[in-house]
Amino acid sequence: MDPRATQILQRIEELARLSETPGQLTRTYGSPAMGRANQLVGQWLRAAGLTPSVDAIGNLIGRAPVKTAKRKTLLLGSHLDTVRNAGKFDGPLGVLLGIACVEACRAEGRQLPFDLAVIGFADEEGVRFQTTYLGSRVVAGTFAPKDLTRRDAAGISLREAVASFGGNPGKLSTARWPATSLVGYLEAHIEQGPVLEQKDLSVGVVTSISGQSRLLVEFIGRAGHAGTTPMSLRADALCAAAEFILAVESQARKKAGLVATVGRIQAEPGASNVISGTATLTLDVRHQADATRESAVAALQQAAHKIARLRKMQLHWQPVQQTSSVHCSPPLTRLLAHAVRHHEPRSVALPSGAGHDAAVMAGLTPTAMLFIRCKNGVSHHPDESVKPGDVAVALDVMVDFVRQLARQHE
Ligand code: HGY
Ligand code: MN
Ligand code: MN
Repeated sequence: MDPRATQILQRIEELARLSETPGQLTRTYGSPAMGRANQLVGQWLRAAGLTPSVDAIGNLIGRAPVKTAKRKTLLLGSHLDTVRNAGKFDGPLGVLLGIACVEACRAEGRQLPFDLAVIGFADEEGVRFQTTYLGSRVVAGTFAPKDLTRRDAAGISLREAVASFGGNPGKLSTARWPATSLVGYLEAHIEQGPVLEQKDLSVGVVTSISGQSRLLVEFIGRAGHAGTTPMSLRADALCAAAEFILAVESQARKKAGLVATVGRIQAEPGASNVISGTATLTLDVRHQADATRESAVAALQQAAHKIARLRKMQLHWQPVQQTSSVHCSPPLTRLLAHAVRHHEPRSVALPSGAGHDAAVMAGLTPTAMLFIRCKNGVSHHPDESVKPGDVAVALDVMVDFVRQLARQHE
C-alpha cells in the first residue's frame, strides 16, 4: 500500500478520535474538540514545512514559511468540522490530502512559481448555528456580520462562540484573503454519492456545486392535556409538522434532481402527556438549477401556510441561508481532468449535490474540486469509508495538477 496513503488514513483515525460526543464523531464549530483538531493538524502542517496559524474565525491555515510579498498562493484544503455522528472522511480527507500534496511537491524539490498553503475551515456544515460555510465565507469576504447574532441551542451567540474559540469577532475582515493573493483553490473531497463506484473510478472532477435553501419552519398551535382534550378541539403543532414533512417528501419526488429534507424537529413542551403547542423543524432544499430550487421552496411555503390555516394555527417561516449553485473554474477543471487522465482510464465530470467550501471559494478565486470514491456513496454516517488505493490516486492527481498549473505560471 502507498505509504503516503497509509499515513493519511492513520491521521484520519487519529483525528476522528477528537469528538465532543463519546462513542461517535461530532465536532462542531468552536468546540474544544475543534480546538484539539486545530492543534493536531497544526502539528502535521508544521511537519510538512508549513507555518500553522489560526485566523479570526478559527480557520487553521498552514502557509509557506518564507512569504515573499509578490508570490501568489495555491490554496488546498477542506473543512475540519463534522456533522453529528459523522463519518471520518467528510472534510478531513481534503485537508490531509492537501498536506500530503505539499509534502510530495516538496519532496520533488521542484521550484514552484507560487506558494502552496493548506486550510482547514472552521465550520462548513453549519451544525451549531445552522448557517454553513462560516469559515470560508470569512476567507472570501462574504460573511454576513448579522450572523454574529445567531444563537445556538444553548443560547450562545456566534459572536460569543468566536471569542471563546480564541477568534476575534470584531476583526473578521482580517481573515479575508485578497483575490490578488491567490492563483486558485483546490478541494479534494469524498463524492458522498454512488457515481464513481458505479463507474469503477477512483476519482472524478466536479463541474458544479448545488445551491441550497436552509430554513426554519415553526407551527404554532396550542398545548393541552393529552387525556382531557377532545381530538376535535386540538391544535396539535406536531401533527401539523408531520403533515408538512410528508408534503416536503412528495414535493421533492415530483422533480428530477430535487431533494428536500427535514433533518431536525423540536416539539414543545415535549412531554408525553401534553399536546404539542409548537413544532419547529429545519428544511433543506437543493437542486442544481436555482430557479427550480426557489420555486420548490415557494410551493412548500404555500403548503405550510395551507396546513396552518386549515388547522387554525400560526406559521413562522424563516429563511436561514440561501446559497446559489456554483460552477467550478473551467480552466482549472480542465487542468484537473487532464491530471486525472494520467492516473485513471478516463476522467468523468460530475455535479455535486452536497455543498462544499469550494462553492464559496469559487466567488473569490478560480476553484476546482476533486471527488474521491467512497463506499456505497455513504456519507454523514459512521460507515463512511474510502479505499487506500483511491487516496493514493487522488494524491498523485493533485501533485500532477500542481505541476501543470506551475507550468502555466512559469
Ligand atoms: O450539507 C452539505 O451538503 C455539506 O455536507 N455541508
Ligand atoms: Mn464536506
Ligand atoms: Mn458534510
